[in-house]
Amino acid sequence: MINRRAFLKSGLVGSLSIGSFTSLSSMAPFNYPNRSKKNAPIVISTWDFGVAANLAAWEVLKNGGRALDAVEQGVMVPEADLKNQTVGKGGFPDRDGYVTLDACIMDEFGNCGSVAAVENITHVISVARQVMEKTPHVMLVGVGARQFALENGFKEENLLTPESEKAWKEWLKEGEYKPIINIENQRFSPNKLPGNQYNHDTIGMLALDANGNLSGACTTSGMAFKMRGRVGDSPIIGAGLYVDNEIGGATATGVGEEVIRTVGSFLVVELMRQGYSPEDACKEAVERIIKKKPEKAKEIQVGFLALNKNGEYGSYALQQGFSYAVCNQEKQDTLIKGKSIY
Ligand code: SD4
Repeated sequence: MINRRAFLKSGLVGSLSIGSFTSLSSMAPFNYPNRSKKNAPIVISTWDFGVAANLAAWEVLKNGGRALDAVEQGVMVPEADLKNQTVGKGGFPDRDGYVTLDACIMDEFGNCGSVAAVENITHVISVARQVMEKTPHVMLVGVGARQFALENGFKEENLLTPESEKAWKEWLKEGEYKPIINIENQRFSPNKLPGNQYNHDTIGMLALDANGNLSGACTTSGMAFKMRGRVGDSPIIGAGLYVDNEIGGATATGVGEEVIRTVGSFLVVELMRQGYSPEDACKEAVERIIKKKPEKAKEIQVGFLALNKNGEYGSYALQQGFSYAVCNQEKQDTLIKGKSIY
């Protein structure tokens, strides 16, 4: 029997991981002749700002591009939008005043990359993609992730805008960390709430390309005014995002702790594997959260969004107010009100 030391010495670990990484990346996309491609290409994403993000993804998809490129390009839109205070540059800081970003990405081969708690880099989704493509790892965090980004040509920027700094200073006056349900909808309303009441929004995006391949991306500044070092579900593969090219993909938004506890996105995909429709799978995942924490579930928002291999999609949330954007050949700027339990 080969012992561990001998195994390491033989260099098998290194050659196996590098070998399998290379061969996966160079494989031709899967093709499922028995799958319907009539709904492809399609891209869907969370919240109202998903409409603009989908349009960027559509530029890739409509020209026969790869779903992976589409989701990366798509979520870069809210990452760069200074008015969006829950994703990328301009995001709300943590409670010590630092903007820290989380993101992950997953392709049709099951490859995935993720970064968490990254400071001073706007397009963390692209850093996550480079982790996936250039390293043998899945996840890099904090200073190591930033160092990797800088080594790979990303520029350091100040992500804290005067608006987000002002909201943080407002929040500091009371400093009560309490997520408010459906704050997403109020963000753009004329009756803006004080800074301490803005709490969540994340972009999760799923795409099926013309070749019938699926990919997904998820990026966020996380819960506003979170504890320093806190990481939510969004960069956690299986929680904030999961894609299985045989079945479908799912993504989550809302209070990340509950999504992590139920490994929400993986659960949605596995339910679809069992035959659930995307909407029913999302509903079951939401119900799982209620079952685990019935009292808490009434006070928080969690929403799931799913897309299957046939281009069918659906969502379900705990609370009303969740919305998602759909973009396909028929119409590029659809915004759908998600169904909810409460
Ligand atoms: C988090 N899930 O950090 C993210 C935040 C979010 O809608 O999605 N808010 O927990």
